[in-house]
Amino acid sequence: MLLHCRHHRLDLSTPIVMGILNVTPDSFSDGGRFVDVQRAIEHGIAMAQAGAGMIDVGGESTRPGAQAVSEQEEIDRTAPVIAALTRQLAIPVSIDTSKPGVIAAALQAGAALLNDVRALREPGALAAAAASDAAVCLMHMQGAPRTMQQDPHYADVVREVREFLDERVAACEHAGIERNRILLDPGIGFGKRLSHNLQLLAHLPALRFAGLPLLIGVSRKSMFGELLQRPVEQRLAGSLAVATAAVLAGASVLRVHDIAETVDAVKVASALKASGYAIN
Ligand code: 7PM
Repeated sequence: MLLHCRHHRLDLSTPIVMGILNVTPDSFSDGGRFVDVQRAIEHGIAMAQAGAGMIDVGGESTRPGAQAVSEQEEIDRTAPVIAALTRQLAIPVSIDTSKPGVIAAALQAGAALLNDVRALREPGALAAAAASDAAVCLMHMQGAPRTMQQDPHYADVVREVREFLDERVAACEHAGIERNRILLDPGIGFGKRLSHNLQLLAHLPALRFAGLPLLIGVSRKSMFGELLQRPVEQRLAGSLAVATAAVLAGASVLRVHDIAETVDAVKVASALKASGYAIN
């Protein structure tokens, strides 16, 4: 399985770790984003050295609880980081955004993957992706970030996520995005209760239709707060348990904060899988 991300051919026959890089304003610095940008670049380089196979750069505008950020602010935060990492690293750099203007600026800066929690449904986003040769990650979300956790409801969460992703793959193919450029993501925590997240993680093989690779993002998420009663800084062990299970179930990309630890877990899980790991 080779994912085409511009000039990169990403071998996903063994799973890779995607490092989360949030470019957020430093609450201690008094204006000017130079410090935030420099710090983000250093963190991206450190994650690559720790074994990340991809870096996902986000300007934090679409996250639940995050303050709204203008498109220009999102570009000003993320584009210099994408440009610096693309120049300095051999691995693909991705942009976490839904906005076509940010997509265009990120592509200009060298982004090789477009990671969109709205699965390219914003007006202009699908066209911007199709006009590039970047890969795309299509994620399922029920509702919108600010309200999605208020009362998530599904008759059959696995079937509904599969049907949504199937429709978005069809839309991408219709727009000219080849299947070898597409990653799929069930969107853990995006309009889902703990039971929905567990159902999806327990049925990942059902989401691997047509051989498209799966990306899973669970790192430090609130499902561990609920399962373990632990604050965000104590969720590494829970996150590694799910990373291991996801690899055994066939996931190809793990989107995480803790690179070195997840790389080790993925290596062990991949070795077990390659040795014929089976339930029973
Ligand atoms: C607040 C709430 C802050 C949620 C950050 C988040 C995913 C993603 C995010 C994911 C893909 C986080 C999330 N999660 N992109 N972006 N898949 N493809 O925990 O699961 O990082 S933001």
